[in-house]
Amino acid sequence: MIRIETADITQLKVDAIVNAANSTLLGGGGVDGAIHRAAGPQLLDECRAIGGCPTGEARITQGYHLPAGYVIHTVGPIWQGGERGEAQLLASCYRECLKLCPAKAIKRIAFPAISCGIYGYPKAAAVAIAVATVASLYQRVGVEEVIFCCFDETMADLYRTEISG
Ligand code: AR6
Repeated sequence: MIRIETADITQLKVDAIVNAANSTLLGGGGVDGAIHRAAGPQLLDECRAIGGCPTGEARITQGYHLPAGYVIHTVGPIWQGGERGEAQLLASCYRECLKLCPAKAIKRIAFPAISCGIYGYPKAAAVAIAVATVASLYQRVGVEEVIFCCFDETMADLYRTEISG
């Protein structure tokens, strides 16, 4: 099942939440900052030991003080006009996150709108990629429920339009 929720992703009690990180994995603003604040300093320690993550890939850590058991950190593309492989990289983020799920028996996962904030990806285009990539893969990796977690109703409406259309 795919669901759309308007919520603070740090509050969700799911098996894993996804972090829209940067390639250092050392924290930042937006959802990344919120996740690190809510998880506590042990998250930064584990991220530091990982040593970074290239754009389009994903790394998994524990959730520490979060209600979610795990955090899957992925690095979305910075929008540079659309001809620098941004769409392929964004699809790769969703795929690589889902591919980490079977090893940890993750059945419920929540994604933020990767690259749609500070990284400037056009929102409707990003939502189309998110929905198509997730819908084609999640059941094959044993995931039962995917939540697209939106910070505001405008973003949630984009997902609703994409899924119903
Ligand atoms: N819960 C759910 N969604 C949120 C939350 C939250 N607590 N906070 C923000 N959003 P962004 P990016 C939404 O900028 O574009 C960081 O500095 C937000 O409204 O967090 O991938 C990293 O370290 C937007 O729709 O991520 C990187 O440097 C979406 O989450 C850079 O930002 C993503 O916005 C990554 O930029």
